[in-house]
Amino acid sequence: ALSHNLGFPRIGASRELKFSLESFWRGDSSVEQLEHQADSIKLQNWGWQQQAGLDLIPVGDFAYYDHILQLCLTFDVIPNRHRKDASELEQLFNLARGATDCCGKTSAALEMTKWFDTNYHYLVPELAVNQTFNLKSRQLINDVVKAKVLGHDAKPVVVGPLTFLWLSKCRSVDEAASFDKLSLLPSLLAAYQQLLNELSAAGADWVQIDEPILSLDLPEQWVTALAQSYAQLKRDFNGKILLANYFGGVAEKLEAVIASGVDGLHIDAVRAADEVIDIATRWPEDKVLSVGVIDGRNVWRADLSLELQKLTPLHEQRGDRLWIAPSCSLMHVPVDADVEHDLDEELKGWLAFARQKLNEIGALTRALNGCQSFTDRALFTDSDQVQRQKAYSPRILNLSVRQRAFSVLPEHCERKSDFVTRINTQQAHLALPAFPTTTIGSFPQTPDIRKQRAAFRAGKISAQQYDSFLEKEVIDVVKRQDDMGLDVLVHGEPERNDMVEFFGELLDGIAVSRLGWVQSYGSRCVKPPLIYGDVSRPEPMTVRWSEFAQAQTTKPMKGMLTGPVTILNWSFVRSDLPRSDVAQQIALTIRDEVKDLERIGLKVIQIDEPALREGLPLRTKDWDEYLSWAVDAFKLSAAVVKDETQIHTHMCYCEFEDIMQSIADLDADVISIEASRSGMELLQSFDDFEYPNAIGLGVYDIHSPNIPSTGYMVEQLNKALECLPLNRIWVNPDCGLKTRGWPETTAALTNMVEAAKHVRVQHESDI
Ligand code: THG
Ligand code: ZN
Repeated sequence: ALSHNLGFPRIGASRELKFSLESFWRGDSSVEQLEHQADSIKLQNWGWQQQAGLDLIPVGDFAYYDHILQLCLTFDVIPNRHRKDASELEQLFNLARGATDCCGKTSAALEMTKWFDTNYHYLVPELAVNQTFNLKSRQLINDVVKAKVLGHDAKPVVVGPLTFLWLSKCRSVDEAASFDKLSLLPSLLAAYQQLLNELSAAGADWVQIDEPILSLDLPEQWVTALAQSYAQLKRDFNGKILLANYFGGVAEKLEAVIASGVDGLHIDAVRAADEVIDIATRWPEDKVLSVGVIDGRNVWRADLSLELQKLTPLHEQRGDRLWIAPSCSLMHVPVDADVEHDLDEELKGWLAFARQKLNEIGALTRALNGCQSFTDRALFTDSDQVQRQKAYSPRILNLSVRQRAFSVLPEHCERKSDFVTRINTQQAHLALPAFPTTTIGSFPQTPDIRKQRAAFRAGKISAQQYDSFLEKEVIDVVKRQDDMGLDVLVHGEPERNDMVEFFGELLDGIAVSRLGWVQSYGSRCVKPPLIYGDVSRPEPMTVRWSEFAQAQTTKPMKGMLTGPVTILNWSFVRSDLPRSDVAQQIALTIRDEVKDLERIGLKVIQIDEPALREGLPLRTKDWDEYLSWAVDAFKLSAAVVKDETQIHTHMCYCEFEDIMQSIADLDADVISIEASRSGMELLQSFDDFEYPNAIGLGVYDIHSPNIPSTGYMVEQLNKALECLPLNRIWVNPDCGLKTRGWPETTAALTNMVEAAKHVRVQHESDI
């Protein structure tokens, strides 16, 4: 058998690329310094993969910002607004981040969206109806040459033509409806053909072409086009093509893949483990089958003996035409678990980040080939021991959590009364004006707040000093909101870092790594918590600051929690328990927190679920099951309160149309949504659906530094009034204000409160 990898994290073990990019963007360093940093990350990654003994090393997985953007540059897919006289790198960053020219004219960035069901975001290529494709950027070819010079067995990796088209959008909104993306395929294939031949000339034997859309519900036309496209590419290409699918199964499209004539197929043996035998039987024996057995989407050490046992018959069948790989690119996991010095040895022993996964792939392959080294044997022994240890670990199994889960009944997920009864009771208690104003929860995380937190974490200031700093911050933020005239206030969350990491640190059964960063988009990273065991809440998590904040004002203070589905979807989750069970465990901890917040006198509690929609499975056949347990988890966390306590939730960047029923099923008293960027279009789906509960309208886009005028927001509210009843509308920004500064925040919120007052007067007679 041969070992290979599909891709390695490009952000660097200590996020070197992030810091280098941001320094370059600030103008603090040169292009040469940035390129030097990029080269040293590539060299480092190739070196690590070689040390692990991989037979083929991926090249082309590096990107300065995003690999789909890189592909746009490779084929010269550049919208006209960015076709200026600029260097390749300048153009790349302009496309990624938008640009302002010397006359102040701005060119918008490409849109960004989620990469399949990962937490990575790619930039959406914009295609003209008569789009042409030319081989332009030579970065991939140059990288292959570099790797070859260093003696690596380089295997170029590139996202394939069908996936590229599928992920693209039509440049012109007017033409989008009649635009047939597949009509561009012939000219795109010609460009791929040229790329393939140049890669061959640069010395690559194999090229890995990724077509993860094979994991989706794909129209028949696209499946046929895929088969024909690869057959065509193969005709004029002397090298070999490994077609890579991941994130799901391909069994039902296998005939088309066979017809394509590609030389090898990579399958995701983690997500689609049940297909492996079937595919191994049907996939021609003289072709390469790459089996992705090491989980590229999660961080747990593999059960090597079990994998070896499963792979042995495949190896006997195929010999060196069996390739061992991770299920997908390793870019979705952090780089190195060995540097996690703050985790205890036991937990650390359960983890495999990207570097550890390379060793697993190498060791498995050598075991199959009967040439295990001493360290390989040790890795197998360790792996066996970890599996035994985990099976009996009291850190994983918490009986009281299990018992409580068993005793959850359907009625625990239901509020005591229906919405109309509740809202009347709540209104009697809250006595809010029409069009009540609030915010989504976070206020600016100023450099001072970040500095104090870092100082506290580093032990440079005491817990008391940090605490009194936070008290001052909360007092200040409450006063500012009071002065601006907001109706429902928040404490501002100065004590929190990331909305998921914060709860991950406080819950038992969840660990937080020190350097376990994963690229989210461009230079931005997240550090997903590690849910390793049964989840419980050792003590209240948010009561301290909510209680303190409520004491500073007579206005209602809103408690701020992250919902169970979002905590789950933005974490690495144990794989020995169904996700639905983990969601329920987290829901119970949030439920206890909600109860505590109500007990200390909060009348409004917000449970954010921005990742609820994101968690939708790739195949629509799996949607109902997911939505059913996800909605239940939210309801279980919320439904503990009395009628008079008002539950809010918040979702951003959400296309609601196809999940409206589930949104309504959440039965939140108020849901705040992004409405401004879509010009209140989103409301149409709430109107069509006759959404029954109240809606918080995001009346301005917090992602833009522009200060929205009162007039603009009045207009937005009046548009909303065309389709929503007046007594169910709240007024708020469209997301949290963590990333903004104070001057713009104060100005925008002052105008927003003014807009609400204006609309109250306009509609006085109907109130
Ligand atoms: N938290 C978590 N996951 C997320 C988001 C989040 N996934 C989806 C979406 N939001 C991704 N968006 C972002 C936006 C900003 C940043 C990361 C992801 C970010 N990160 C800091 C950085 O890279 O410098 C690091 C984190 C920090 O300093 O707190 O800015 O909101 N879990
Ligand atoms: Zn938001």
